Amino acid sequence: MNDSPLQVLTLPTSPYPDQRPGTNGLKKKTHVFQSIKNFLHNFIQCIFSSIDLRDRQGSTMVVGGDGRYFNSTAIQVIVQMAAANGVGRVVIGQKGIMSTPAVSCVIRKIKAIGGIILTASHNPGGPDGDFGIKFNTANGGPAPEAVTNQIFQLSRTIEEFAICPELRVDLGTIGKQSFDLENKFKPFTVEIVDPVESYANSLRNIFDFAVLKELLSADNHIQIRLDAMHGVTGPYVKKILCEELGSPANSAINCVPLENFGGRHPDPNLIYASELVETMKSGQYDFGAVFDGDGDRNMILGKHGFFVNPSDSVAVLAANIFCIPYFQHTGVRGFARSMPTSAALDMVARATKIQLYETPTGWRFFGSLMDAGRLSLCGEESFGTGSDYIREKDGLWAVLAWLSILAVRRQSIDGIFLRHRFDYEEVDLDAAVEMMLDLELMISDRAFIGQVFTVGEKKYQVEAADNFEYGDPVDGTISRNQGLRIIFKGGSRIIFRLSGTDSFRATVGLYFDSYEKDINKLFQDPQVNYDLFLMDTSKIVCFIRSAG
Ligand code: G16
Repeated sequence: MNDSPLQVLTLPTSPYPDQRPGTNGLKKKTHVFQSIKNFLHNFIQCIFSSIDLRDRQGSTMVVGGDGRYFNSTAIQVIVQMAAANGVGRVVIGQKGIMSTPAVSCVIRKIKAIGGIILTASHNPGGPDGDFGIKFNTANGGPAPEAVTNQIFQLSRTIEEFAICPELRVDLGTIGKQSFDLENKFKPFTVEIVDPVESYANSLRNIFDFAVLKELLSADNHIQIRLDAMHGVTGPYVKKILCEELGSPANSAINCVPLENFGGRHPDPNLIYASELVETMKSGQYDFGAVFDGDGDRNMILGKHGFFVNPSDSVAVLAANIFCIPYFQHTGVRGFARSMPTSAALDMVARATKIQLYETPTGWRFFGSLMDAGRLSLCGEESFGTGSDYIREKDGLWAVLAWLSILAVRRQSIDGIFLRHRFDYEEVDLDAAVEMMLDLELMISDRAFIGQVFTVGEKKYQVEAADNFEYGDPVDGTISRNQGLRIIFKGGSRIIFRLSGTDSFRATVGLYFDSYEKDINKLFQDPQVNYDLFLMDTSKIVCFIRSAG
């Protein structure tokens, strides 16, 4: 405890017009947070102001980040502002490190009022990279739209913020630190915790660690290769997979979190994770996985680099769900996927007679269903998979889930769902919006329904086309304008959607999915045999060009 009480100040500021949180938090170029006066302070103040004062007073908050550049500096400011805004206790991962799923887990375990996560997810880090701030609420999940809208409204009119400028936290030492603030009876406390332990404990209760250890033991010869891409997952992989489950040390690479992720793009897909893809092609490893910067996304690869696309991943997990002990205890309440995610999961849901939900993009929609006890397992095409034990997607959970299936039985798939997403990145925002409006006009024309497109010998007839909207079955909220869908007879689909996670300009995502029952096509590259992409969509392509 410090000797004299620390000053609490209220300082004047001016609003910024561009603090609207995207699909998952506010992401900007790092220099925006670092150099623009009070840009960080304003947004943090708006987060605190969005919490009712009575709930905030004396409450506990969790803070963690993926270790990217500016992480520790931002945490010092957040703690100074938390103290000045009446929060009683802040729990922080040692060195400011805590993965997004671990933050969700800790919020729930210690019944915190919420958490702040410093991450720009899969975007590059460093002074020239991206930085981001996410606010998760008491259920452990991303703040619902009503809250993020409120934060945005507050950010447009903010005039002052509260701060204890002299407060300094030692982020390196595990344990409690207390600070006396002027005008406060109780001290403000900061608790530095091991970022892995509490989360690892949850996984121990979900999976059978003895079975997994056996699978990874030398006798069984399942060789795995995990790439943490110098993101936050490294310490979790080392502790859980290597130390505890006995996977050899060389099975885990790039496990030291770095401020710039080693100069790479910490995005687990076939392009940015090419190092792992190439290694897997050698055939030395049976199972490979890679994670994004903050540890919530994952990509799974099989022997010889076989790509398990994320839409299929959640479907395979669903079909084998009882290989995971947790679900044997809880039962299965429902499955869910985001709209652009392929319909593979729907087929499993139909076969198992389990309720399926199709939600807009963004994990918070799943969180709402989980809170209502309607959802157990869900996934997204954007490399996200997870379950209702927390309210975030979870890369390491997905790995242990897959290994649990491998431990019980070798995967057999009697069909393959081919799906692919193409991103047109950093296009002009206005042009992208205009393109979407033009396209919507075109597909809403009644003459568009029934049109037939021919690819080789196959014909695709448009059955339906719309701008997806979602009525939340729990609270009735309607989310409009969630992406354009062109659905063909037989279930093949083309989806157009503007990304909600850009820090700069816009990304237009095109998603193609189709059911392929020919088992011989299982190992073919979806990029070369994908019919829908070859379809004569000249009208559509010309809209895309005008946006680029
Ligand atoms: C976030 C959300 C995901 C969502 C993704 C979409 O992921 O948590 O639920 O699928 O954004 O990204 P986009 O809008 O660019 O398609 P993350 O990993 O960035 O937190």
